[in-house]
Amino acid sequence: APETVDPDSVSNDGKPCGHGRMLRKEDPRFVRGKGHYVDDVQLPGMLHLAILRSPVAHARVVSVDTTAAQEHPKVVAVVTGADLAEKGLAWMPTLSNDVQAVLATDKVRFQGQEVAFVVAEDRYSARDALELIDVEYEPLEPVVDARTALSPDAPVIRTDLDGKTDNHCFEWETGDSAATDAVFAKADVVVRQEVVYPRVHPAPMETCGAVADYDAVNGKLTLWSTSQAPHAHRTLYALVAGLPEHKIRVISPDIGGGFGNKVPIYPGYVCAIVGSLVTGKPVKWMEDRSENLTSTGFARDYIMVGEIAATSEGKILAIRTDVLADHGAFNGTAAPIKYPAGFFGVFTGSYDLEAAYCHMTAVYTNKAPGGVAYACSFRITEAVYLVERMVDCLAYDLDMDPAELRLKNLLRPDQFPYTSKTGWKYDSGDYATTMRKAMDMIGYDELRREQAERRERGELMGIGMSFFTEAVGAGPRKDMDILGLGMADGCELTVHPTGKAVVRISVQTQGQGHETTFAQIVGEELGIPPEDIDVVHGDTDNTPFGLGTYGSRSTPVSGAAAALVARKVRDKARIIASGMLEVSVADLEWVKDDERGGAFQVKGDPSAAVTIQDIAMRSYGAGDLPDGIEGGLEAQICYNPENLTYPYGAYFCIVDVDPGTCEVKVRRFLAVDDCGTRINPMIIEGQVHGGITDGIGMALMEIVAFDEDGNCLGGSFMDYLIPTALEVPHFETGFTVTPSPHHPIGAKGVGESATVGSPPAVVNAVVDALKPYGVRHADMPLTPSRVWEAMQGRAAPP
Ligand code: PCD
Repeated sequence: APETVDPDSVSNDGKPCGHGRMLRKEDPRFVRGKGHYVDDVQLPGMLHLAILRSPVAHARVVSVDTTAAQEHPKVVAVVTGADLAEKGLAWMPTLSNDVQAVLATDKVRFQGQEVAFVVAEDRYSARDALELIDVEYEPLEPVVDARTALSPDAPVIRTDLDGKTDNHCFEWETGDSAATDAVFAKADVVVRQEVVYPRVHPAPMETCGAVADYDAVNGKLTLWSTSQAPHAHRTLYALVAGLPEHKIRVISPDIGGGFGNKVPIYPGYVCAIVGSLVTGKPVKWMEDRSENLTSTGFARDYIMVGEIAATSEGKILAIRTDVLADHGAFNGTAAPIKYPAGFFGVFTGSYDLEAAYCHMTAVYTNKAPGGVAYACSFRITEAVYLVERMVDCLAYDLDMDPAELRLKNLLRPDQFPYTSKTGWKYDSGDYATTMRKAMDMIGYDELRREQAERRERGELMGIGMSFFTEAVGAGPRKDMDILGLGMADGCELTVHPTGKAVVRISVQTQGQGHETTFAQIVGEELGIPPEDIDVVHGDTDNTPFGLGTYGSRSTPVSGAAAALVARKVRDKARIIASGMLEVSVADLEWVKDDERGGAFQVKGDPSAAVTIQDIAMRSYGAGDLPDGIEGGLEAQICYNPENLTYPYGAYFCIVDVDPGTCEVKVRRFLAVDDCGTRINPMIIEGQVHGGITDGIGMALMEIVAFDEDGNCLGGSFMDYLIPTALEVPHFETGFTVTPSPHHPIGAKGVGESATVGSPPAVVNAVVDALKPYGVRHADMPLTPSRVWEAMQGRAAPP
C-alpha cells in the first residue's frame, strides 16, 4: 500500500525500492570506544618500528652509518637500503606497474622518503635511535615544477630505470583528435582556460600502519594493516616474498578512514614485515600525522588546459583538453592497468557532445609518490572539475545562465544506455529531472533575484552549481585489472540451522557501514532480519578473494555479489521447500511479509508455507533431502560486473564573499544525488555530508605545496588545512532514483559522489560571486589571498 512506503525508497517511476534507514550495526562498538584499529593490536613481545626519512627532496645517498643507533640499549635491529638490497627487497612493485624504493639505496627522490628503519623495544626508543643514524647526502638539484620536468636540462630523477634519460612517466590519449579539431573549426565560440587541480591529501583520521607477526615455526605471516584491499595486498606480498598466499594472512581490522590513502602498499608495511622476519618478534609500525601527509599517496596534481566549443546559442559541441600530470617520484597510483589516467576519460561529463579528445603527459617530480584516487573513482574528480568549470566559463563568455546552459546540454533519458565520445557506456540516467529538482529545492530563481539586489548594494553573493556523472564499480574483468588481478569480487553466504546467517565479503569497510548495508542486502533477498546476519570482512583467511574497497566499488560489485549469493541460497531453499511441502518447485512462490520474513508457500495456499528459518533447519536436519541436494544452506559466487555504474547528481552552493577580507563563507550547500536503488538512505546522507566537507576543503583551503627546494609545505594540520564543522554549512540533500539496469538490485555507488561533485559547485559559486569584477576563473584553493588576487586589476564592481 502506498501509504506504508518509505518515501526514501521510491524510484522515479513510483515503485518502492531500497532497504530502509537502519541504524548502523557497527556504531555501538564505535561510540563506546570498542573499535579495534591496527594501533590497538598488542601482541606479547611486540617491538616497535620507526622510519628514518630523507630531509631533502633529491640527493645521492653517499653513506648510512648505523653504528650509534645499533648501540642504543633498547634497539633490536637497524635496517638500511643496502641490507634490503641483499635480500632483493630494496624495491617493490607499485599498483600501477612502476617500482618504488622500500628504503633508498642509490638516491632519495622526495622529502620524507624512507631511508632506514629501527626496531626497538618501545616506540620512543625507536624514534630516539633514528637521530643516531648518520646519513651523508650529496644534494642534487630537485625537480619541483611539473611544467619544467621535461625540459632538457632537468636532472633525471628515475636513474634507477634502465636507459631513462628524462622525467617522462607516461603519455596517454583518448577520444578522436581529428574529429574534435573538425568540430572546433566550425564552432561559433571556443572557450579556453587553464584549470589546475592542486595536489591534495586524503588525510584520513587514522594514519597508516601495520603489525607484522611472522611465525617461523609454521612459516606463516600475519599482517594487521590499514589496507583498503587486503586480498590484493596479500597477493602482492606473496609474489614479492615467494610465499604461498595461505601462508600470509592480511587482517584489516577497523579502519579509521581510507579515502584512497590506504589502497597503495607503502614501504612501511614491507618494513614491518622485514622487521618481524629479522627479529623473530611481532613488529608494529604506525605513522605520525606528518609522515602520513608528507610521504603517503597524495591525490590530483593535474594541470589541465581545457577548451570547449559551442554554438552561439549555447549548444556544446566538443571538449578538448591537454593535461600535465605530476606523479611524484614514483608512480604510486592504483588504477586498472589499461587506465594510466584512471577514468579521466569521463571528462565529457553529462553532456551530449559531437566529439572529444584528451591528451595527457605524466611526469616524475621530486615529490611524494601517489596519484591515488582520493574519494574518486580513479581521476574522475579531476575530470568532473574540468568539465564543470569549462561549462561555467562558457556560460560566462556567452552571458548565459549556467543552469539554463546545463539543461540545454544534458543527456536525455532516451539516449541511455549512452556511449560517450570517449567510449564510456553510461548505464542509466534522467538528468533533467534531477537538475530541475535541485533547482526547485534550492529556490534558484529567487536566489538569482536576491543576488541581483545584493549586487546593487556591492555585496558579493555567488550561486554555483555542478552536474556530474561518475563511473564507479570497477570493473568488468575484460577491461579492468590491477596488476593482472581481475576486478571481480567473491561472496560466501552461510545460513545456520537456526536461520541466522553469516555473509563473507571481499571488500573492506573504512567507515562506510558495510556491516549494516550488506546485512540489509542479504536480509532483503532472504527475508532474514539484518540483525541476524553477520558480515565478515577484512581478513583474508576468512573471506573470499576480491579486489577491495575504493572507487565506490563495494556496492556496484560486492553488493551485487551479496544479492546474487542470497538468490543462489534462495534457489536451493526452494528445492528443499518443495520436498518439505511435497509439491513441485514450480508450485511454490516466494513471499515476504513482516510477520514471517521470507517464506516459500504453495501457490494460492498461504497456509502451506515454510519460512527460510524452517528450511535452514531442515537443510541440516535428519532425513532425506530432495534428490541431488546436499545438506546445509550455503552458497558462494564470484561476481564479474557487466559494466560500471554511473551515479550522478546536481549540486548547488551559495557563498558570500567579503569584499574587504576576501573570505568565502559557504551559506548553503544542496546535493541531489541519484545512485539508483538506495540501500540505506541514512548512510547515503552521511556519505554525502562527508563528501561535501571534503569538497569544500579542497575548493577553499587544502593544498600540499612545495618550496623551490622541494620542501613539503603541507606537513601538518597547521599548514594543511582541512575543514571543521565551523567551515561547513548545514547540508541539504535530496535524491532521485534511476536504478542501474545491470545491477541485480539496481544500486549504483555513492561513496565518492559528493567529493567529486562539490568542488566545482563551490568554485563556480565563488567565481560567480566575483563576476562583477570580471573574473571568469580562479584556481583552488580559494583562500582569501587567491580571491584577492583574482579581484585585482579587474573591472571595479558597478
Ligand atoms: N550505499 C547505499 N545505497 C547505494 C550505494 C551505497 O546504501 N545505492 C551505501 C553502501 O552500502 C556503503 C556506502 O553507501 O555503506 C558507500 O557505498 P559505495 O558507494 O559502494 O562505496 P564503498 O565502496 O562502500 O566505499 C568506498 C568509498 C570511497 S572509494 C571513499 S574514497 C570514501 C567513501 O567510501 N571513503 C570513506 N566514503 C567513506 N566513508 C567513510 N566513513 N570513510 C571512508 O574512508 Mo576511494 O577510491 O578509496 O578514494
